[in-house]
Amino acid sequence: THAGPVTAPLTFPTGFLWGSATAAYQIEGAAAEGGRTPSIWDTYSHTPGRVVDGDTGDVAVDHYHRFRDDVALMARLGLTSYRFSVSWSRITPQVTADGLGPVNPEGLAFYSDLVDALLAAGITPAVTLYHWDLPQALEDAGGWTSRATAERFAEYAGVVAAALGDRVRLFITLNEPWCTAYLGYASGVHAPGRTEDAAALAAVHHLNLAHGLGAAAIRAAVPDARISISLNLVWVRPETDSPLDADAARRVDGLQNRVFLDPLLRGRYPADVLADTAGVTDWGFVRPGDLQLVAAGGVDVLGVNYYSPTVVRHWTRERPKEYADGHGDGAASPWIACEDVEFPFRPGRKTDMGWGIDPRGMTELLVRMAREAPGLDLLVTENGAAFPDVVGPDGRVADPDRREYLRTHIAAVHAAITAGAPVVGYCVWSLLDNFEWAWGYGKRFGIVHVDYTTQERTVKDSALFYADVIRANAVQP
Ligand code: PNW
Repeated sequence: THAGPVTAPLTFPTGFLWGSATAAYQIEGAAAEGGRTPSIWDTYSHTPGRVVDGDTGDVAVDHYHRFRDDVALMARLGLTSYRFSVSWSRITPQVTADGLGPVNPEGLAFYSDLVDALLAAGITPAVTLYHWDLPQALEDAGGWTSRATAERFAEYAGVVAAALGDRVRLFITLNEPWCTAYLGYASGVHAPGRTEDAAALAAVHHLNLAHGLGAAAIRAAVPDARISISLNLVWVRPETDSPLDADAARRVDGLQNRVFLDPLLRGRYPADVLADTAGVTDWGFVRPGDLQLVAAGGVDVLGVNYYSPTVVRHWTRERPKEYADGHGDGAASPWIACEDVEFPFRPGRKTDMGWGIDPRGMTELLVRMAREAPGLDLLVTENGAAFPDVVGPDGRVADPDRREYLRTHIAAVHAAITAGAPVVGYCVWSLLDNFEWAWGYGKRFGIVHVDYTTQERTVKDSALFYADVIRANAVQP
């Protein structure tokens, strides 16, 4: 028989966190229960034409009622960590731009019970305070274009931290502010669906400010809390070594990476981004002291979400622009001041989202962060892939593509650690198939399959694979 080469498993540091991630609106359902009021995603998903097939998060995967079973499932898989988000409008259902209003004990109780269930199962909770579900009343008063939203966010973050801080150590302020700002306010493919470039840049700043103010509020409530933010950093490369392609890559890096990293790590906005966008806004919403405040809030653990690689080139205007990143082929693009930037179609395998697959981006981004923020702990707060899958007659869900995606990306995390990046954990997106935002339930990211008629959960092969990785604290190269 043929004996393949013997390869040693890639072993992770002791205590490495193995988690999965979810977000409130994508899994909870119970949209009108427990005193919850609407968020921008309720409004958006109930607006005809916004979400594929008119799907909404009204019921989602009913996690609100099934959380104990879902925690039991996590325990079965051996997860040592779980990243979930809190629905702001469950906690302060009457918030307005002027104040939080009363705190809803039923809202806090849900998350408190969830935390207790996790701890009883030996699973370390990581709490995201904002995963895109802004209370609608705040959007009505300007949403993230308004400074008041950042101020109310900080107060809300302080309330949640005070309630859970005796049991939760890690608080992630914001999930992917890039998506909130540009997809929500420039391209409009996410809630609230606005398409104004200047509004998106105001949102960028108020999100950065929200992180800074929120970090201070969390630290005041829970002095030994560890603060994080999850950024969907882009691994962007120019197609050729021409100066014009390099400039395209610089712009995309500025808008997606440095406009969030520089305030956080250096207390300033990148000069090139300010210059590139000068025709859109004068950045007059940045007040003296804001950037110092963001840097002072700082970060103890940087959350990195990585899914796919990005290649750009200068657009020569000879033919219609290509948007292989999926953004901008509709009416509006999230790429502000990027009229000359093209995202060329690339050969190779794609996930069901149409996203390219290249684990090297994971290694490169983690190593870059280790270089630019020496000593800062890194946590992969999301990584995963959508593939269509089928429950076989024997009840098995064979998902070899997702399994291979996870194996190669976990190996890429190991490569980053070997190169010196202080990565403390990895969270697969996602535990369960769920409401994939504008795509609705048609795209499945879960390592656990959900039958949307019966809400039955079925562990996929990728979950069994992940359980093996966790048990061994190692992955096969
Ligand atoms: C992230 N894009 O979203 C989110 O944090 C998750 O809630 C989401 O389900 C997951 O990744 C999969 O999409 C993104 O268009 C959504 O570039 C869209 C983009 C990036 C991330």
